[in-house]
Amino acid sequence: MANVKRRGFLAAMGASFLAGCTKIGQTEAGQAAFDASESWHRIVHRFLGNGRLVKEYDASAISPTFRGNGTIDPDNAAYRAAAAAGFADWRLEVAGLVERPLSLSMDDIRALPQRSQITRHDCVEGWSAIGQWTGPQLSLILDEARLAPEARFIVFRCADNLNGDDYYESCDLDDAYHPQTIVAHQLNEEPLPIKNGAPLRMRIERQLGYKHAKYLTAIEAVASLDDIGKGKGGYWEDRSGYHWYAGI
Ligand SMILES: Nc1nc2c(c(=O)[nH]1)N[C@H]1C(S)=C(S)[C@@H](COP(=O)(O)O)O[C@H]1N2
Ligand SMILES: [Mo]
Repeated sequence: MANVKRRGFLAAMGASFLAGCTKIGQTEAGQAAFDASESWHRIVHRFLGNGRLVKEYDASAISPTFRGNGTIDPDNAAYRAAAAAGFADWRLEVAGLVERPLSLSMDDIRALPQRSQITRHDCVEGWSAIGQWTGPQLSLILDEARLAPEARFIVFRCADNLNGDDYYESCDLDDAYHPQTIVAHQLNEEPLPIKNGAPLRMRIERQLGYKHAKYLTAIEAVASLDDIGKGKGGYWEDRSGYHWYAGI
């Protein structure tokens, strides 16, 4: 199928599927149907486009301002202190089902081979923005930490608490190893602004906006998401029944 057609088909499928879910997600029976249709979306999406790259844009397409959404300034003391110190002592922990747990400094992150990509961010609340993101591919970090064979998901821990719950997200290994999945420390060739997730945020370009965890403190490899948060794989998934697999 031609790329354009395939995207149109996916978008239409996603739209009707999203529209249906807000209604049926209210009941328990609805939730089961919802979970089943989510797996179906994932299978079809993967079947149609496994390993494909999302579109990358020219510099001329970059949005003049990249809006901040959700948490735009974490208000806890530890984050405030880190920000005041210019994030010089920020660490990214790599833990869980890995043979070699890591604690990476900002210099360690910047010393890895870098990827830069100009992509469009789509938020389910109905806005988009195009920005250039730079950082190492997550796959490089996971390879350095050596995933254990039981690892099936990667969990992203964040420094912010939004309305009483710590923000977190997760993805499967297919998205974790996708070439456009990066740990970004720059937006438009500058260190990340606080509103956009300073000093580190995920870019998981095949997924909707809420999957791109900001204020990243740790990456954890796990065999199951059941015991993480409320078990649905992410902050919004736990709270509002957003889909865990938010492929675009
Ligand atoms: N830690 C954290 N990550 C987050 C959020 C958040 O509130 N906290 N919001 C999510 C949502 S819904 C979107 S659309 C994007 C917004 O990224 P931006 O602030 O750079 O626009 O971040 C996502 N990642
Ligand atoms: Mo969003």
